[in-house]
Amino acid sequence: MASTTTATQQASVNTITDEQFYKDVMAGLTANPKRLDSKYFYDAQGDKLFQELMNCEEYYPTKCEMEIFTSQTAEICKAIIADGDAFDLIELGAGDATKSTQLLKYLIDNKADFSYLPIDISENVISYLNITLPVTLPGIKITGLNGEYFDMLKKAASISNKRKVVMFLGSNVGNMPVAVAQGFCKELRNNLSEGDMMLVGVDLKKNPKTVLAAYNDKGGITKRFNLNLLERINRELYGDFNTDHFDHYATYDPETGSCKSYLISLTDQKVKIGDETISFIKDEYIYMEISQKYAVKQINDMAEGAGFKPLNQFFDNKKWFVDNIWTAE
Ligand code: AVI
Repeated sequence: MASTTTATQQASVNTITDEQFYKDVMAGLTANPKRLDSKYFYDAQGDKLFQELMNCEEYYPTKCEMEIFTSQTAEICKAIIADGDAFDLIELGAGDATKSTQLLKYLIDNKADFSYLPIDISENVISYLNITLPVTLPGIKITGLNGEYFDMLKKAASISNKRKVVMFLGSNVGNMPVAVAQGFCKELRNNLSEGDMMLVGVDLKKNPKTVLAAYNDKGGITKRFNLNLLERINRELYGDFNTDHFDHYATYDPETGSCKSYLISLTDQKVKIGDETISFIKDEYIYMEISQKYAVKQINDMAEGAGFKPLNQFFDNKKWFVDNIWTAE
């Protein structure tokens, strides 16, 4: 039976260590070409910048998914509730849970028998949800889990054996290359049982200018969001990056649907991380993030390839974004 997590329990399930962060950063910055893992964008400062980004004019995915969740709440919840048996509603990468709050409120108001288990890599996010949701949604049963998705999914399965409905919203699936996303969906399926469900939000291919503008906003929030990872390395790993010596560059390829972000070194420079020195030559890039956009057929193929049956699709008015319900076969 799920219960509300305490701060001590919370600390014990925090699996992201400084050591792992250091290893990943050093592996990425000594590779050729250089890369950093966008999962590390989300420290407290990164969470704040992502909030800002979601509210900026050009960044449409959050607004589209919010429209789906507010205008089609009943239909989505009906599909999730299915036969009405008790279930665990698990959210991978919960963030501030603004979108899922729509669903949670509807489920509570309609007396659905469920527990909410948000999973997030950010400790900050999980403690925020553990504290605020019971206030904004009285009666909610919540167990926040801070850590990597599959570790925490296994943990969720060990806490309860109820039917699982796993939400993966916001096109987080897009932050993996297509082949990795396919493998990820298969691994999800392996962690679920027949009859369990997925609710997956996916950003669709659209006018390339619309996509590119979302990742190259005029106010420079995406740039600050990327540079924050260098600042995080300075803060946590004793780095001395000068962020004025890096610029942000985003590209979108309409053929493949891949939107990619890079940081470009503006000069020959040496950067210290602890005792190690990393050299950059002028114009060298660090590959920071992929935000993959999909066609509807590609999404259904990905579901079926992983052992899920596509059940419903909910689109926003512009058909820029789709929330998909899949059942595990
Ligand atoms: C969290 N994720 C789905 C966002 C995206 O659109 O890829 C992260 C982001 N990166 C730049 N802007 C937003």
